Amino acid sequence: MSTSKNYAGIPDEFAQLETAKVVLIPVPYDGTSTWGKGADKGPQAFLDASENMELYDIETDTEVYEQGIHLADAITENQSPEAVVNAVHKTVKEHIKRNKFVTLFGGEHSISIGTIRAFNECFDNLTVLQIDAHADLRKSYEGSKYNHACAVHEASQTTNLVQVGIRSMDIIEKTFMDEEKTFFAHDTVNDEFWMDKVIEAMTDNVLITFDLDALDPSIMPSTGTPEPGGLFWYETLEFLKQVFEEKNVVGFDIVELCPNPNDKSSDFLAAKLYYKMLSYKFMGEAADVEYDNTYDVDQRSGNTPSKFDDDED
Ligand SMILES: [Mn+2]
Repeated sequence: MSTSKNYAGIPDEFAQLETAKVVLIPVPYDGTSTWGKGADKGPQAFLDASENMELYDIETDTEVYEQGIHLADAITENQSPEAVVNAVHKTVKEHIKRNKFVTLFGGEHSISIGTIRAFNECFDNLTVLQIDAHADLRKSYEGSKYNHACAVHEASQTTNLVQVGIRSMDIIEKTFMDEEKTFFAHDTVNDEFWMDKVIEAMTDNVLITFDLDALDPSIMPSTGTPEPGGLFWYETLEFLKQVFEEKNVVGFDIVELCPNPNDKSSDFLAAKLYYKMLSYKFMGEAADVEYDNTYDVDQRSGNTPSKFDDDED
């Protein structure tokens, strides 16, 4: 993966680590997945699709890239799953301490163990909002507690874990499941108030871990373990927008894109989903003045930028 390339082909002035509000960390890792392989190809497919996406978001009437999005070096640690989790933990924490809004694109879901650990060490009373088809609560799987089937076991012990979209699990996982904070797909499909109920189960600081297999396979076929009965596009966006509006979302990761060269629609969905989440995060904030070249020109000429004036004559 090239390190000189900017996210979505945005201009250099919006891609610098120093000034960008957002950091994007690719984690092309697929060491423990059990069925469909290829999540290590996810970040590149996501980045390729992002370059072909419009950067104006109609719904929020914003161009969120102007907040600055820095594409960090990919975490390419390819040793044990534990080493990958440790590398993710260390890198995420460094960027949180720089006051960045930290986002990651996987890779398989085990990387989120590192993401969650870093955020939990930096934010009080953290809620982990897991959007996923699978409970991922096993304490260990195939001899490792860093398997993707164990992605939120640690979170279940150390954070306020809220699970949405769940429709596949082993009976043993019930041991670690808080059913008050688990929103099964077969229940939410018939409950018009499910979004409000999920919001009520959360504390103020929220980290979102979004496993793309939460989405219905008809709109997201390119994932390692597709499950029928998932979320659709507009209900997902409506829910996410509500979370970003009502809670302090401190960061997020998106995982388990397993690209299929013959079907780019999933890659494109992932690209749009990432950009939508950023658009919701920053919809109330204007971009920094220093990014706006037209502003400097107008300052130099002594004129108030007329394009921002209401016509009061
Ligand atoms: Mn999953």
